[in-house]
Amino acid sequence: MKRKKLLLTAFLPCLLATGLLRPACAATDLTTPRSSGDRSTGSSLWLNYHELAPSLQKDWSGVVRQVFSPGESAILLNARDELLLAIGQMTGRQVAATDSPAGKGTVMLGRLDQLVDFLPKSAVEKASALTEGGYLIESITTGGKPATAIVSRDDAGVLYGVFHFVRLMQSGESRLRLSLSSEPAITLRMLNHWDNLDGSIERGYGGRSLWKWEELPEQLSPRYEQYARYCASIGINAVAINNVNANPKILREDYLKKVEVLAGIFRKWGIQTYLCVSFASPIRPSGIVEGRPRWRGVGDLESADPLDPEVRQWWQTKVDEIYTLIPDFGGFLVKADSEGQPGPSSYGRTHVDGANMLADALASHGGTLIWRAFVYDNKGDDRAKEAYDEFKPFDSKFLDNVFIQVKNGPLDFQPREPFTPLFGAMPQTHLAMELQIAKEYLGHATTLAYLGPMWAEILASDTYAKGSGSTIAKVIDGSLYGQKKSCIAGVANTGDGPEWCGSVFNQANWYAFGRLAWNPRLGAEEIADEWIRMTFRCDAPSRAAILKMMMGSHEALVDYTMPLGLNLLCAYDGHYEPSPATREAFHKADSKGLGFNRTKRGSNYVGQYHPELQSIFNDPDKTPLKYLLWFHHVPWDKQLSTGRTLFDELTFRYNRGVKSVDEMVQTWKSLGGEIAPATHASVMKKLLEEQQFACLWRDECVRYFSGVADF
Ligand code: GCW
Repeated sequence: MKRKKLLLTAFLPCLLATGLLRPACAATDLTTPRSSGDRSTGSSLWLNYHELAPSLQKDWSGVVRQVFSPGESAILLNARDELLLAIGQMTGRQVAATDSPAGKGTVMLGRLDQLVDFLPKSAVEKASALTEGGYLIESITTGGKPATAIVSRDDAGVLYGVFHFVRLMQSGESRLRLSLSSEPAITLRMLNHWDNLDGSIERGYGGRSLWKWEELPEQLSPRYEQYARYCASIGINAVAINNVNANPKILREDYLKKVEVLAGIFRKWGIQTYLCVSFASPIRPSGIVEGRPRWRGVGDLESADPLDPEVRQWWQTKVDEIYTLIPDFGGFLVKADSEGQPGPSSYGRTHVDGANMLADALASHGGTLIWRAFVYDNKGDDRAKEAYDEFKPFDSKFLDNVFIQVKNGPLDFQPREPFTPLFGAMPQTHLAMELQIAKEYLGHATTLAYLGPMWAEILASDTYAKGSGSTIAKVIDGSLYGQKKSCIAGVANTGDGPEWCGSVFNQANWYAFGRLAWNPRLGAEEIADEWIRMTFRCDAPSRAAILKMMMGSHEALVDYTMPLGLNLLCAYDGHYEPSPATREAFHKADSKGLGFNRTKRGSNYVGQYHPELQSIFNDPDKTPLKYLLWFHHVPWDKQLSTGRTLFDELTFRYNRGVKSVDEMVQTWKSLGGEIAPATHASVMKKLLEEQQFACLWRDECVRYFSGVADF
């Protein structure tokens, strides 16, 4: 008998005994939770202002007796109202806004120029040094009375400071003498919505689009304001509201009037609006009669050639029109020459020609052009190499108001990929990082997968671009190359469903994205802990149990879908179920082994990294196991550092992933009395679905690879 068969036979009884290997997963009972103190329904997201425990209520009540907020801008009024709302709900006492900071326990908030007369010299000095969006929260004495100052140099910073203060209250903070400051590490912290004008969302799992185009500009959904408030609470300051696969209609006058209204709402929360535009927009709606390409736009031209003066003028006029309606318009986000989208290559022009033409039109208004590097034509030997090959030669060629937006991994938002080698390879270009909050390849809204650990892992990865310690975080925040502008974008997971993101736990990913965008060095665990405290009202052991679930949830998903650096094993349609049989081009399984040889003896994708990483990734014995099959074609019977053969390690990890989901189900079950019944039930339903999903992946992949392997 062949060795593999022997191994499976030996493994089988123990897997069956532990319930790890089942043809189909047994359903777990859905228990009815006992009554609980938690009232969260998921609809307030993390801005769930639970009443504080009595002792905390008493402490905080002394600190927040009144609010002094001299500013009158829309952002500052929102900041003031938020604080009043939070204090009222958490302390159970309505407090008033006053027009003097004289009383004891005043919280004063405003810009430095508004509060300077009330602040001690030390606070003025600290506040004067803040960068844009930064804030200071300081316990001070003013007029002989204890007070708290929340101060910034700009309105949005005050708003962020208020949300931080509120978070301290929500988190059960009991140190009431405060002295802290915070500044965003990244200047442009952005959500990208892949929302279509027909209300559908590409890769959206949280409902239909938040933007009700047919109702705009007359009718306003309350969600617009709520959405902006959630974004502001985590420091997001820009949103691109429509799909990168852009419908040119977005630039029509009637649509721009709708966008104007949304932008007006977002502005009050410190958020700039961006639009995704089709490169073919200048072409007339009927398309071009003769010749190629046959794109359709909303203009009156025959061409979209970026070097054609008429085309350039068309864009300039359109940009001017937009800025008349939306004076603080952010700019454009463009997917060009990618997956069938129009682009400059149709005219023999380059990404530089295309991006700079649009950037030029935006520059006179201070606008920004974000150009995506997600390009591949599947013609070469390795799709992972394409973005680098196409963009690296253009380093230093883009105008100063251009960002090149690069996905974190070179393939496509896989559960785990090494970082795209462009990071650290274009020192004279502003690179933005694109993450996906929506879980296109991670089980959509079904799975609990908390993405904080995945993103933190990416951000902490070392590019070695300027020696050891040249992390992705430093590339993205501009500090590695001394760049003043920086950008990170997350593909949004929002929708109009009751829980906004398809489930309560998916809200944590929106939250984590914002927090990491603010500070890419925050720990995933710290962020999860904050989110749990803000979202649920439960005791410390329950919080610890939820934290453990969250922190293990991504690794569990990697294990039960694509362990050891496998990727893109999903079905083409929907990217949800496993389909290893159709993905040979990515996993390269054959009778002898598994994995994609991307070393210098293979596609030499490894050659795109800096030498320090090349020496690791070219050697299967040095490559971390989590990336093994990404870089190497490994014999099935090769013994790995774990002591197991590749085949055994693979099945071990698939089973471990399923087991972790089983444990999450048990943990959540045990929290029945702690979590609000409706929330508990809806999460339990999802976890049971994830159990099935995990088994499906494990069973299908193990079955398929067992069939291919022959050793
Ligand atoms: O991940 C892939 C998705 C497409 C998406 C594309 C992109 C918006 O499957 O749906 O299109 O990436 O990022 O452009």
